[in-house]
Amino acid sequence: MTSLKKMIVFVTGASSGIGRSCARAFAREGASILMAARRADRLNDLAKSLAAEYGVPVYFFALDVRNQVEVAQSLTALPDEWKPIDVLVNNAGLSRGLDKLPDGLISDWEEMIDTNVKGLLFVSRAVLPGMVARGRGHVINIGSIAGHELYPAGNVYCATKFAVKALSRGLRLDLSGTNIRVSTVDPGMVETEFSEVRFHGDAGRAAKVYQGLTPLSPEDVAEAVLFCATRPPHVNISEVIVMPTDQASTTMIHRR
Ligand code: NDP
Ligand code: 8X3
Repeated sequence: MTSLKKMIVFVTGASSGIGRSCARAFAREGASILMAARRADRLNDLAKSLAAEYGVPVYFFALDVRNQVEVAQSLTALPDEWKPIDVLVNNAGLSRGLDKLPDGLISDWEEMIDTNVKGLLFVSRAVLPGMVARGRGHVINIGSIAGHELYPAGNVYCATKFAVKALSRGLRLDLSGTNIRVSTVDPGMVETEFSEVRFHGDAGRAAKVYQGLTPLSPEDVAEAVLFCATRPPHVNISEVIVMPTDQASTTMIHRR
């Protein structure tokens, strides 16, 4: 097993949902938690709670992963003790809209591509050279079942998650021989703020997504991420698909 004690784990999108649960799960295992998201007030609250509950070092900063200059500068400006990142959890991401492609909003497409694909690339590009130089590290991307299967009106969101799968596989090829591991954890339906964000704040429509079934919790996904990170150094968990028992595919969902 790989111990996470004193390892530096960087979680993007830690202000909510899966990212927040990952930060908590890694803190529980004794890791030092580095976190980023746009809502710094939430990160501040989480940082206090993690430090109090688990007694681990925590450092956070406000970041919009879509802004390449901001990403590069924030990581360069980290205090020296936070620079040697051991585990990067590329979690920041979102869906916007659920429209058939001919009706799609261009601004929704741009936000998804800029966050889920370009944001993940910008953060990885800033963190990876240090991992390569140190000869150790682990990148864990949060993909989705939407990167394996299409569903009607999923078009651009699914395309971004297919891209995450391609980038995870490509990165494994490019890092061969460096000792750095690359995993992707690809969940089905998880009850977070995801659907509310997708439906531009329509909480009623978002709640209906999870009606009548037992979705995954963000903690369920964090446990899968933790599993990847705690394997012995010679074991690379490449891809994990984790689904609610009530969800057989993106379109086949058992509702009671
Ligand atoms: P949430 O909406 O609860 O959390 C999304 C997180 O991403 C927030 O912390 C948000 O922080 C952050 N984020 C979004 N845009 C940016 C940005 N531009 N810069 C920095 N941070 C950003 O959703 P989930 O926890 O469900 O989503 C997390 C990941 O899991 C996403 O990649 C999503 O695609 C994936 N996923 C979700 C599933 C689900 O059913 N919920 C299933 C499969 C995958 P802030 O707004 O403060 O910036
Ligand atoms: C989120 C899961 O099926 O809503 O990635 O696209 S799904």
